[in-house]
Formats: sequence, C-alpha cells, structure tokens
Amino acid sequence: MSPAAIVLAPGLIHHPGRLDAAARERLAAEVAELLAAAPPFIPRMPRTGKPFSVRMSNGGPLGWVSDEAGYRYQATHPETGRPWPPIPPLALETWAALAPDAAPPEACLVNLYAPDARMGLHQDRDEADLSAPVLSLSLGAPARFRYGGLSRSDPTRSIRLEPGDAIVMGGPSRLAFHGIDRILAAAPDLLAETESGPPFLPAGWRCNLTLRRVTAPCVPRSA
Ligand SMILES: O=C(O)CCC(=O)C(=O)O
Ligand SMILES: [Mn+2]
Repeated sequence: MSPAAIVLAPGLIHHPGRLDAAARERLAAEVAELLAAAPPFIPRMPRTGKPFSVRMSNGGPLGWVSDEAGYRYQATHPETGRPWPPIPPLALETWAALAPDAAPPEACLVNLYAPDARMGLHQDRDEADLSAPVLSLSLGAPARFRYGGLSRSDPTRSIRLEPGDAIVMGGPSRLAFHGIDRILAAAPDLLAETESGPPFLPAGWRCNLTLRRVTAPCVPRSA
C-alpha cells in the first residue's frame, strides 16, 4: 500500500513513495523512450537568452518551451520540429488516480537536473485551465523542494523529495510559488538505484515529470 499522503497546504499534497521500485523502473523505461524521440534541449530565459541549468523535453500534444520569445506551449520540439511523443502511460495512470476529477493532461514536461542544477521559485501559470492540478513525479536523485504561497514574498518551507514521490498542486495551491533549491545525495538504500539508473540519467542526476492540463476543456452548455 502506498504510504499516507501529507497535506503541505490546502491543495498541495505530497505522496511520498507513490511509485515503488517496480513502478519507478517502468516509468524510467517509458521516459527513456520519450527522450529517444524528443531529445533534451536547453531552454533559455525570455529576453536575455540565458540558458537554464535544467534540461527539458516533453510528451503529449503540447510541450512547454522557453527562449528569447518567451514561455509558451507548442506542439513541436524546438530543435527537431517534430511533434512531441506520447505522455508516459504510467504518468497518465498516476494522473487518473491522483487527479480523478480533472480533464486529461495535455503536456508532460520532463526536467533533467544535473547535480548542480536548480529551479528558482516560480508559479506554473502558462496554462489556460487552472482548474486542473499539476502532478509532479520524481525519479533519480532526491531534491530539496521549496514551496510558498500565492505571492513571491510569502514565507516558504521546504521538503526533501525522494524518487517515486508525487506532488499534486491544485485548488488553492494551483498557483503557489515553488522551486528546486538543490539536488541532494541519495540515501544509502537508494544509492544503487540512482547510480545505476537508466542511461538517460547519469549518476547523481534527477528527473522530474510535471503533467499539466493546458487548454480549458469544452464544457457542454446547459439548455
Ligand atoms: O522539479 C520539480 O520538482 C519541479 C519542477 C517544476 O516546478 C516545473 O517544471 O515547473
Ligand atoms: Mn513549476
């Protein structure tokens, strides 16, 4: 049975150990297949063009990209020009289990963190539909995840995210500020897994998937 969920804030739920070792292995194989079709690219900051420290790819009808022209979702890979491959099936199954009332996700952003990579405090707000949560799944090295409130200046807290952990950010926390302070060393019992992980994830690297609903689903009009 998966361990109990922890409510970090209203709508911000941490599911430690949601994916057991077999599920992590299956998800890693699915992500390897995704990355073979859509190789990681290095996103750049809007305007300045400064490269991110995180490498990215996507699955699904839409993918999140960033470059001098700004943040956006688009249907094709910025370098290959090809459509994104499908969202990993295990990630879709986890969405159905943890976000049963939401419309299906349209984007699965894959973040690859080298040991010195980080992601600054931000909101996920490029989606037209904010009624669905964002679902995050982690593989590889652990990380320090920081979260706060709806204003950048609100107080923040942090937790350690382990491989196999899921986070659901929805409801009143859908627009909560969050980020990754740093990548951490694996605990002894998970060291072997992070050091001999799938070839797309070198030792000490972390992979995070975020599933997002991007467009507002059509709502049938009542008579
Ligand atoms: O890597 C993580 O856990 C968070 C990723 C994230 O916030 C994002 O991709 O917007
Ligand atoms: Mn985010």
